[in-house]
Amino acid sequence: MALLLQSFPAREAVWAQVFAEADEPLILGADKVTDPAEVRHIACWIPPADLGIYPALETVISVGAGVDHMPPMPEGVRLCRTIAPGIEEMVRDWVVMATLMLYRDMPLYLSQSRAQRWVPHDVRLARNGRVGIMGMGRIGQLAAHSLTALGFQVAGWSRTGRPVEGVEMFGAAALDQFLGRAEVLICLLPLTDETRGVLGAGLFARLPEGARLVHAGRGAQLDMEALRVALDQGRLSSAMLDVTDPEPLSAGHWAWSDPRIVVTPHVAASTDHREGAEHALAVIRAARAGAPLPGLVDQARGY
Ligand code: NDP
Ligand code: OXD
Repeated sequence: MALLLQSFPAREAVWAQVFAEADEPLILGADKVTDPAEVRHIACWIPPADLGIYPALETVISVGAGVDHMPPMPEGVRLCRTIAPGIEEMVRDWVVMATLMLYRDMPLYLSQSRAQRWVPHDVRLARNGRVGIMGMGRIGQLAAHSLTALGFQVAGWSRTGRPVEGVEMFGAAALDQFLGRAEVLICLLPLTDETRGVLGAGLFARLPEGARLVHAGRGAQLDMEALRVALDQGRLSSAMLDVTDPEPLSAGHWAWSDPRIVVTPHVAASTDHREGAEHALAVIRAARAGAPLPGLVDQARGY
């Protein structure tokens, strides 16, 4: 019984080494499977076309933190996401960078710099800044702690509003109160039926005037046209987007050249190959022991 990795050569090479060290069987690529009944686990970003052909399949592991790109699983197959410290630290770093960039008006200074204009604007202390994080899971909490350490007044919003030490927490029903204080709004939500399109005109209208948007969740959570209107109306003053809709952002899209927006091409994080392989081994071992699977996704909830 083996794990089938469906991925690209650089990842395959590292996984082959890690699995050999652990003496665990690994198949590199669906085209190398001789007997589908040998496949117990599949790790991939995009899975093989037909998951139904593997009669002993127990688990599908997304090699990233998100699972919104995955098709519905066959009956009885469990879905896991990758839990890897590197992913979480990288996104945390990107969010801290983006928050500081927007809070300290970097989009404006970048435009001025290109135009050779020496024009100072108000300078702000982090400790006077009120930041709101939508999505207080593994990454949201890490980002919250780093932003708090910089002095920002951090609040978090999550479905349950579960307490997080050092952070003022708001539950789903308290969205208005949460938004009303979010001078920098950070989105770290998973994409689900409930969060699709959540960053739209209705939400922007409830933010303090001139708020800034940091988005590293998923592109389909953001209504790009509503963003443009909110920027034009001064409701938002700037945005930093690691994820966009569409993705990649199409050639000539207005957001590329809007001086109020900084776009990065979904690079807040990428999964370290060794950490990904080690997570997969942890899933295999937990499954074998009948223990809870690391990164198990609630498929009904979508994350
Ligand atoms: P987690 O599953 O650990 O946390 C998800 C959080 O979102 C939880 O706090 C959860 O609330 C909250 N949430 C989910 N649905 C809702 C909702 N409808 N309303 C309010 N809150 C909600 O996820 P991670 O922190 O590990 O990752 C978050 C996302 O970050 C990923 O799904 C992915 O989309 C994105 N990501 C982006 C990357 C990039 O490169 N740009 C890289 C990695 C991840 P509760 O705790 O109450 O259930
Ligand atoms: C992820 C991502 O989900 O890269 O890991 O977005």
